[in-house]
Amino acid sequence: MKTQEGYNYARRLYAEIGVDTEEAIKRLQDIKISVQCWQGDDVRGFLFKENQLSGGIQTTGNYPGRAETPDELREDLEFALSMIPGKHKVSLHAIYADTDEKIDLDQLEPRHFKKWVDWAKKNEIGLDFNPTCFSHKMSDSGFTISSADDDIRSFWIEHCKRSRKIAEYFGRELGQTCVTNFWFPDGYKDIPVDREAPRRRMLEALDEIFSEKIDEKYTMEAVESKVFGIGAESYTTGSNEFCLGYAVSRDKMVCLDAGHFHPTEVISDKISSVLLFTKKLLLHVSRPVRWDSDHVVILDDELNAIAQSLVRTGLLDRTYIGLDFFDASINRIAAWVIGTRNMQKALLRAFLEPSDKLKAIELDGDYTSRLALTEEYKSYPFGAVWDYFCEKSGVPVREEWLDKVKKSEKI
Ligand code: RNT
Ligand code: ZN
Repeated sequence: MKTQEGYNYARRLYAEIGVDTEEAIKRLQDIKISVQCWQGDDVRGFLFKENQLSGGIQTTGNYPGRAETPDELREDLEFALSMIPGKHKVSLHAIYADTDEKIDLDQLEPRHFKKWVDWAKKNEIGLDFNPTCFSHKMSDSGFTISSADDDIRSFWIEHCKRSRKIAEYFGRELGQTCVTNFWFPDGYKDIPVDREAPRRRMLEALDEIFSEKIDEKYTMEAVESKVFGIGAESYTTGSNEFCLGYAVSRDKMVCLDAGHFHPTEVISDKISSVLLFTKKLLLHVSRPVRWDSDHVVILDDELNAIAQSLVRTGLLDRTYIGLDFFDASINRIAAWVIGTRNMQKALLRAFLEPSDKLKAIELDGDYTSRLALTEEYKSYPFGAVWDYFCEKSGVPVREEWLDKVKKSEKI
């Protein structure tokens, strides 16, 4: 193998600090990343092709090659996944239903996703799900399930109930739990008088949505908070306190999105608190640049810190890792490959740490060694282990994948 020599050297070096690289590779192999389908078409979906993206989220750029049909999107996903080591999941939004029927969100049924399920089976991919409570005329007021309007509220409650059935169907058919994430853009552009009423309505709506019990073997459900959105700068119904309180009191998960907090807050520090109070956790790994901009995830300090928080204390087993970025200014397949491989690289780096030894040093109060060693370990040859893992997994090594993407652009 062309990566063998570098790997042998790395293995020896890591062994000297008590780290088994084979073990690290084995652990990485088992981690499924939930790859967001919406990076492939700028969050447009197929149900309402004419609708604008709304709900305070935005894609910018018009790089050619956006998937326009479910078949194209699946083909692009397959191509991206062929350049990412391991077996993963794809996260779908309700607007990605694959059907010719003219139906609205409150009429969706599992059968409208049958082609996705068949595809997932064929490719041994898991599926996750998201109700789509934005980009729709019924969300034009800026409110969905926390709206004061009974018709609007009922419409979205029905959509969410149906989404749960679709998720259950995914879990049952594919034999792996479908993670369903509920995010609502609800909020006010300007300063509200009554901050409580929408939250009370959201609480009641969620209770109604979740009133039917669904086996957690099939679907695990999360609520995603947000600090603000474009057009909802002054107030967000589903704030962090709201979602955390809801999840803890109702035995649900929260979804921590890296872009949904004040700029100096980081989700890497929230993981260990949340998981003291909930069974499981969902992450939306993203890269906010000055705001919730959903840039492609890079191997930066926060990504490494997220991976360390998960790995050092064994919280990874209770965490679902989903990606949430959408960049329309670069090749969309490349965006998936870059972001997903970076998530894996960060996990690998964390697996390659002698975390027990570091924890013991910290307990001893030897903060000098803590800083010295964590800094020195940063320049250990994790890249050689990554390259070997890629080659072993039958995917392109280092930047080889870029050529494939570039060639595909020319066809
Ligand atoms: C929006 C949330 C949400 C969406 C996706 C498309 O700010 O992060 O998760 O990005 O559902
Ligand atoms: Zn998100």
